[in-house]
Amino acid sequence: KPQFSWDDPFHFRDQLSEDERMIMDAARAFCDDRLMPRILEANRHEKFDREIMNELGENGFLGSTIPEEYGCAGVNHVAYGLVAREVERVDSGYRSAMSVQSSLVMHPIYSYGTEEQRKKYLPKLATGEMVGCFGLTEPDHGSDPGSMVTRAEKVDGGYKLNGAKMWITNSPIADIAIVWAKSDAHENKIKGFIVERGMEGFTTPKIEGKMSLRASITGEIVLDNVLVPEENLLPNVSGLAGPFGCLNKARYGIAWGVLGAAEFCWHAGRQYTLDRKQFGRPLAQTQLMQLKMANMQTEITLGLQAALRVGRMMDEGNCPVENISLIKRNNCGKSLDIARIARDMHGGNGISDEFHVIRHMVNLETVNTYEGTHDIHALILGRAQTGLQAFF
Ligand code: TGC
Ligand code: FAD
Repeated sequence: KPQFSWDDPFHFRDQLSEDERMIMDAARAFCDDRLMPRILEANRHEKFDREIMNELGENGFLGSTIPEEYGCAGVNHVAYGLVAREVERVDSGYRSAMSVQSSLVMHPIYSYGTEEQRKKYLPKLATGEMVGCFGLTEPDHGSDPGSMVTRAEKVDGGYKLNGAKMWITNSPIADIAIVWAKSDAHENKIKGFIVERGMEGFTTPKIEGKMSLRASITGEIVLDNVLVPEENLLPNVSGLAGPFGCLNKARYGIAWGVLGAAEFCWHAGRQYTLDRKQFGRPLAQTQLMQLKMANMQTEITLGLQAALRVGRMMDEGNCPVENISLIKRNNCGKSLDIARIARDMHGGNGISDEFHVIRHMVNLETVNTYEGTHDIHALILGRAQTGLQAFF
């Protein structure tokens, strides 16, 4: 008789190649050994340990889908997703640091940059010697980045950048920033610029007091007449397709990552209710708890299959971007619900950071918001099936 695996009903592991399984197991071991022991203090004191970037680099987790000639691992999109899932099982903030570096900084340099730019930046970003950030969102333009007001004015030898970016992961510790601005020399189209730390007029104040993603460092980018040389323009893309091309990769990784956080919460809720007795029996022996666990198991199992399918389509070079919106939206929303319910299953202990579920819960509020909110992805999917634009 076929055996049911409660924690892997569809034998997810068997659907992976040997290489993918090896990468997943190595990532799990790294996260257990190196990340999990740090997270409680990091989250309590809102601190991001810069060395984590070097450690992610040593393990080949930065820009991992980029070819080896640039110092990267050259693995497929499924492997990238598997690593995101393991890192976010510990904390969404650590996955954020990895995603930004990989998908939002290294990917645009690789895809839209010159060969000189690739050679100059990618190997150092791959080891974590350099940290990058990605500036798209502005104080007054979040879901609608096409209305950005940051400008690049053509001057002798380069461009003068003016404007401000808000909510930028890693900006306070970044050595370089990929900044998106409307360029007067390119018919006012959006262009990407590599802004380097030390360029006059470039500052990155930290945003304090976040109640979510506290182990990730977030800041602003202020551009006050920053002179960026011509060779720091990303020449091979124009318009919103530039930043969105990066977001496709990052949103895909998020769709995997959140399932790691959700799995942590599911397993924690299950174990807690098996161990804790009320009314003379384990809480897990009540119908209400079993319903909650069955829902978690179902959503995570289905979400993993969806992420794997989309990953395979990306690896075949045949993935419509709407598929990424579908899994980013659904996996984030479902993971957030799972974390909220796991928090409830822990009763009073659920609000203590020692049990970790409330940290995942508040983190997932951010993940459900950034890279396109839950509702923005609904509008993307609504437009794709009706042909009608409902954003404005
Ligand atoms: P729209 O008319 O839809 O498109 C404008 C141009 O962009 C192209 N395009 C895409 N290209 C590639 N991939 C995609 N997914 C694309 N989506 C659109 C499109 O073909 C068009 O090209 P062209 O050449 O014809 O001009 O633009 P819109 O202004 O109507 O956009 C609406 C909307 C809602 C889809 C879009 O603005 C959106 O997705 N908003 C959400 C904003 C967002 O996701 N921001 C993320 C900021 S970065 C971040 O959060 C990082 S957190 C990282 C971390 O810590 O992990
Ligand atoms: P708004 O766009 O003002 O949205 C507010 C609400 O209105 C939402 O519920 C939204 O769904 C809804 N809404 C918006 N438009 C519509 C509409 N047409 N119809 C119906 N409802 C609508 N950005 C970067 O560029 N780089 C980063 O590294 C980065 N990191 C981040 C890290 C953190 C911790 C956070 C919180 C954010 C980060 N972001 C980053 C910004 C993030 O992408 C934006 O917060 C997100 O895109 C939403 O924009 P907003 O905050 O301006 O909200």
